[in-house]
Amino acid sequence: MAASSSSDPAATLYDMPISNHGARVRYAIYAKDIQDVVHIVSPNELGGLKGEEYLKRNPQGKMPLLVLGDGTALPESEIIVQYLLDAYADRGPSLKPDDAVSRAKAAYVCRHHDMYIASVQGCMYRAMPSTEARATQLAELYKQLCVLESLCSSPEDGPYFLPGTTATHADGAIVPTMCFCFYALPKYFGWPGEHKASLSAFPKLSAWFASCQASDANLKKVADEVTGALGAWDEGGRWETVGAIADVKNTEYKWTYP
Ligand SMILES: N[C@@H](CCC(=O)N[C@@H](CS)C(=O)NCC(=O)O)C(=O)O
Repeated sequence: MAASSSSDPAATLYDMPISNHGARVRYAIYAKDIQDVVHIVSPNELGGLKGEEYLKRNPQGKMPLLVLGDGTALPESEIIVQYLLDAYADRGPSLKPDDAVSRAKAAYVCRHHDMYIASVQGCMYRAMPSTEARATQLAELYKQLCVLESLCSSPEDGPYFLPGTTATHADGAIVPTMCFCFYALPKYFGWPGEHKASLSAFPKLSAWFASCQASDANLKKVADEVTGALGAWDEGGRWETVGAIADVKNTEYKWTYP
């Protein structure tokens, strides 16, 4: 193995702009201004997500993946974020709430996202085994977004997800996923709202999404990266190719919520 030099990054993040999970890590990197020590490169640099070299480091073949300078591989976005917040505690904002209860609430928001929303988000933009599977997951997505709405602070409580905080890693986790929801659900599934900006069923999330981006340039930066990549997918006919447009024409199923 080559000896490391002072110009080697301390770590490399394998990720791409479309990845909402990766975007929560990119947010932490931008907010803490640590791009000098954590370099962001495409998974193609390791032969792609399903290549041998990548799978050796992340057997799930998913992005993001952080590889430290000594070769230690850290998969899973929330694990990577928490590592960066610890390892670079002396750089930039902590991105953690100050008190124990608020820290637990931020962790709960992230857990809710990872377990109940990320598991069904693909129904918005992936090929599905059947029309019924897409419709079932879309109903579940609506239910879980209702829970997320109930966890979100009201606009009068401040711009961020938890009342009275500055931006936290919870905002960094949720903004990128809401980019997918606000992009695809009004345009392709007919949910009332403004394409790329809001959904009428979720007034708190919609107001929070706008105020996060108005208050925090780095949240805006990751939102622009994700929404820009979704636009490129759209121009390439993604929703046609994955069968979503055909599925939604099937009136046996419910597509529009509430
Ligand atoms: N639980 C994982 C989820 C990662 C994930 O699903 N990544 C997506 C992009 S957002 C991916 O790599 N998709 C490509 C694939 O599954 O082939 C995390 O939090 O990092």
